[in-house]
Amino acid sequence: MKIGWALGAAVGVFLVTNAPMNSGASGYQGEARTDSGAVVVDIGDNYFSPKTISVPAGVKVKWNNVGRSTHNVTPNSGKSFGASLLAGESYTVAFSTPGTYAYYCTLHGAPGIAQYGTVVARAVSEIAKATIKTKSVSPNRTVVAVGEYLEWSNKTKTRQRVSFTPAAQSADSDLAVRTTVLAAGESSKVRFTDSGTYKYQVKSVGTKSRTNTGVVVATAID
Ligand SMILES: [Cu+2]
Repeated sequence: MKIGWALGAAVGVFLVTNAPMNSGASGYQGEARTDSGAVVVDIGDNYFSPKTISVPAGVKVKWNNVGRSTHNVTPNSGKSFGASLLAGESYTVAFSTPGTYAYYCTLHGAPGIAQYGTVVARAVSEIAKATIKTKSVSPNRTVVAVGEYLEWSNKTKTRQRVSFTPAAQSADSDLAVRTTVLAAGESSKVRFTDSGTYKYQVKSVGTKSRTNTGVVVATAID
């Protein structure tokens, strides 16, 4: 497959080709999707994981309560979605209208506090975006249609290295090491031309800061 970095400042474009991933028809490695084609968010005691996800509008999101406690998915505002889930239960909903859907568990959180999460549903033509912060990359899970871009913006005060590494890929991938460095304030985007699960790391250059991680799932979407 090919991954090409397209730097906002036109610094350069890098291309790499690797052997096809043996990802099968679903191509999700069981990680970001279920067999039924929904993006999965785990509900634990007491958190949502991933905390932030970005999906093309219309893609289903499925919450699985993998914890021992009862939890709920409650919108910060309105009642367009939501459910209360016993341990082992799940809840699926499609966000067909583009927007940012913030939610929380009323038992263990509040809007933006403790057990909370966000679903970003993008219009189909919109470039998926992720923000690099000192302590996170957000959203840390992004689903793109094959052929779409994900654009990272470096909102920190230091240079940040974004790397796709073979070790971070699924076991059957031999994707070559892919790296780009973003200056403070710079943006860069990558186009995903093949379906697959792409894990990446973001690390500040030259400092002992933490390593943040993210995942991109590229999938054929009708
Ligand atoms: Cu809860």
